Order: sequence, then C-alpha cells, then structure tokens
Amino acid sequence: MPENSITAATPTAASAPQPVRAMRLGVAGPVGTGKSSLIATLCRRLAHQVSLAVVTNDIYTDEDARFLKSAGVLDPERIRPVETGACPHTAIRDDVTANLLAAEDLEADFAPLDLVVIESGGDNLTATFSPALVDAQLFVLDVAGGGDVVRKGGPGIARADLLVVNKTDLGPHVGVDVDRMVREGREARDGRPVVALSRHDEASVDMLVAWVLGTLATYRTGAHVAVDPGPMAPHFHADEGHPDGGFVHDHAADEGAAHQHAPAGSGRYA
Ligand SMILES: Nc1nc2c(ncn2[C@@H]2O[C@H](COP(=O)(O)OP(=O)(O)OP(=O)(O)O)[C@@H](O)[C@H]2O)c(=O)[nH]1
Ligand SMILES: [Mg+2]
Repeated sequence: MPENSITAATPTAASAPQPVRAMRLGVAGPVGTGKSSLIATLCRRLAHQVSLAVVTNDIYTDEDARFLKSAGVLDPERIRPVETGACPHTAIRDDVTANLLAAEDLEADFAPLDLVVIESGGDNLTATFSPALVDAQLFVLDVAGGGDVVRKGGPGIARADLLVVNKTDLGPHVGVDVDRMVREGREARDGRPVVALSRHDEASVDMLVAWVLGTLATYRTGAHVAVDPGPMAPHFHADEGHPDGGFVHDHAADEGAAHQHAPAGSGRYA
C-alpha cells in the first residue's frame, strides 16, 4: 500500500463566531471513481459518533440515493436525492438552490446535524463545488482511470481540500504505479493533503475518517475557511435547439466579480 499520511488543519482558538449549522462536505470527481462507495464507508464509520445526512445528485435518476439506502449504513430518511436534469456541475456550482434546499431540509428535519455530505453527479476534471454550497470538498480519482490523470490537473485535483486517489487495491491489476500517482498528486497540490484509499484497506479508511473528523473539529471552532478551488474551464453544453447543437460556456467571466478580492479602484487587479 502507498505511503499515506494526511492531517486536517488543527483546531485553534478562533476569534470567528462558531457556526450554527452542520458542516457541508462535497464529494466530487469523474464518473465511477467511487464517490458513493466512499460516502457509504464514511456513513458506516461515522454514523454512530456524528449525526449525519447525505444529499446525492444524479442527472436523471435517484440511483445514488437508492444505492446508499440499500447499503444499510444510514437511516434511509437521512438520504435525499437531487435530480439535476443537467450537467452535474450546474447544480453544485452555477445554481446551487436545489442542493441548498435539500441540505437545509435535512438540517431542519434531523436537528442538530453535525455533517451533511453532498455527492456530485460524476463529471469531468473541471467540476468543483461552489463554496456557497459546501464548507469543504473532496475530489475523488481512481487508479482504474489511469496513472496519468493526476498530471492532467484541474481545480479539484490542485485545490480541493482533500484529493482522494481511490481503489488503490486495483493498481496491480491495471498496471498503475499508485505510489507515483499519489506523489504526483502531492506535487500538484502545493502541500494540500492527498489520501490513497481503498475500501479494502482499513488503515486508509482510518486516514480518511481522521481527516473528516479533524476538519469538522476545525469547522466547529469557527476557524475553518471554505476555499473555492476555482472556476471551471470553458466547456460545451449540448442544446438541441441551438443551430450548432450546443454552445461553449465559460464560467470565468461570471465569476470574476465574485473573486475580486481587492477594493474596487485599488488598481491591484486589471
Ligand atoms: N476495487 C475497488 N472497487 C471499488 C472501490 N470503491 C468503489 N469501487 C467500485 O467502483 C464502482 C463505482 O463505485 P461508485 O461508488 O458507484 O462510484 P461513483 O463515483 O459514485 O459513480 P457515479 O456516481 O456514477 O459517478 C463500483 O463497482 C464500486 O463497487 C474500492 O476501493 N476498490
Ligand atoms: Mg455515485
């Protein structure tokens, strides 16, 4: 198994006010990388010590919610599906209303909740959660997607709160050097944590659970700051009514104003 060592930010005596709602943890990543399985593992390990609920996102179905309910790891009432009806990133980044409502409903119905985990529908390497929706986010890759995928980069790989390299047990079967993949993940992330995970390796699950609990502890002190991994790259939206069958959409322009950190007119940003 690869060398595995991650730490969540240490709680400090915070001057910020303590949050009054549950921490929202986003789980994003390409299709089939193991997001639902990871959430089932978290529920199995955490449900007896923290009060948690799950929101799933699927384009046309409630498949992920049904999978989690059938896993028997959490009261099925605490698992709610959002049907996005569009590219998954639309509901986790562009218009987060449906997800916010689902999270707030769960928080009201099961108060007090400690943690709401939100699974994105599987998307491409550029999709990340808006910090308006989640307080922290995981980006999940798997070794079966190929050893090169970390090098391909993207905002989730580089800047999600935690990068998960999942299904490490499959490395020998798909000819992927897992240690190298994890090392390249660390290099791409400027010191941000990476965990090499397999649901068949309890020690790796311990690392993930410790990171979630550590982040939750920091969140409760008020010291946790939600980080935006950054806007999506320009991408194509299919649209049958469009003469070209769709259009290229660029989020950088929408998000520029929101990310203007210098006072207007200070001249620090062109
Ligand atoms: N070998 C191995 N397989 C895993 C592991 N975790 C998940 N899987 C398998 O990977 C497949 C996809 O897992 P899911 O959890 O459904 O993946 P997902 O990212 O939620 O998929 P979408 O929601 O469709 O994007 C399933 O067949 C899982 O059983 C793991 O640690 N090791
Ligand atoms: Mg899933």
